[in-house]
Amino acid sequence: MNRQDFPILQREVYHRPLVYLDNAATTQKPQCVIDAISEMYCHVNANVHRGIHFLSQRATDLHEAAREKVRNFIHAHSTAEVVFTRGTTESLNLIAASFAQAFLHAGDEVILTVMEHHSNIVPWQFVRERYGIVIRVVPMDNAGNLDLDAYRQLLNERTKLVCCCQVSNVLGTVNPVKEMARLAHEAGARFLVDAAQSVPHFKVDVQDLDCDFLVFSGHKIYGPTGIGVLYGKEALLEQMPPYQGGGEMISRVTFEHTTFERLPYKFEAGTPDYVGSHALGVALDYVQSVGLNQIAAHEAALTRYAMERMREIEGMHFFGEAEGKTSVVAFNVGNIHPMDLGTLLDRLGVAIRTGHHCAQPLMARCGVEGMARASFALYNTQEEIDTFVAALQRVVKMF
Ligand code: C6P
Repeated sequence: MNRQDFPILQREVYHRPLVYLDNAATTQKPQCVIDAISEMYCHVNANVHRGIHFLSQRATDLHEAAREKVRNFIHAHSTAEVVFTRGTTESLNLIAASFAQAFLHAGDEVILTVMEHHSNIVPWQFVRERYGIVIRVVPMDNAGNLDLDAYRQLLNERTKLVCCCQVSNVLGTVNPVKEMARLAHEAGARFLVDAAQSVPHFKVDVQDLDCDFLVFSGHKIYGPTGIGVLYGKEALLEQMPPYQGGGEMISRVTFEHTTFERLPYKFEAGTPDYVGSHALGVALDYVQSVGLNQIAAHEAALTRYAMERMREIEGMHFFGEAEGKTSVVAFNVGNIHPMDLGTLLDRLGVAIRTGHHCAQPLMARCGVEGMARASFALYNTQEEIDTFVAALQRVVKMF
């Protein structure tokens, strides 16, 4: 599907055609995104929101048009709710720091899940150290489904926020975040969705989910690195203090006192990545032109096929077999070290990720130090799965 749009997929590694199956880490970029970056620097480049000159206005228009594209993509109510950041990690750190300052006190509780990425754990530990909050963790079953009964029991009047990935970057589990947000709201808590691994794979609508925050990275959805999104409900963002101080985010500065810009600029200190935002907008256009339903169907078929074929290998063990999982397949074979699997597959032209996947608590829950992980995107093919499985068979025979 649309493979020819991605120039890097034509290249070889070690004199073999590249089979790129590390899409959960980052996706490859279509030519239109690469062109958007180059065109910005060749024809438009100027700082935004500052100049009255032609180029500055043009760059500002493109930057703000990209914000509108993001708003439309996640169906936010207003562009005031769309803050550009450097990525999911920065979005989560921003929310943790600012939400805590506005709303959290010693003894308050924040609920996370056992399958969170480190970037949705460590910022909350910083908050715990600073404010004395309590972190609670939703467990899961062996297939990788969150234990919703346990979740209900964790919610109480001290719960101020629940943070949950919509899709696990390791297990591929699609968590029922809409229902979880409803339960959180019933308990008087807010709900944050880490959508880093969901937005590239299916339609996400913040108003339908009724989440209070949602975050994702541009580079995982065929956009550039260094740009990300923080969605927050306007009324909530209004009550939260700025994260960083500097240019762009102020209304008036004196040595005695500073007032801040309106949303979303209050949270965007310094020169923003207007090249990145524009290219992200182009990436979102691209994804929508292919069609998220089509992408989801293609990836589901690839995942089913891959798991079926991989099961043929003796000693294959999957991590994450939840119903309706996305195109992330984490596995180990016998007691072969995942790093060995990854290194040898690489020599055969197949790129996968190995290790703890920035989810060490989840590794501990699964009783392993690390896993191998293949993850598929819209441009992967059944032939590539065959190449991968054949390479895996060859590698496993070496042990
Ligand atoms: N997961 C992976 O290989 P950044 O690095 O800020 O773009 O995204 C962080 C992040 C947050 N949440 C989830 C669910 C994620 O999957 C990631 C990034 C990559 O799984 C790199 S560690």
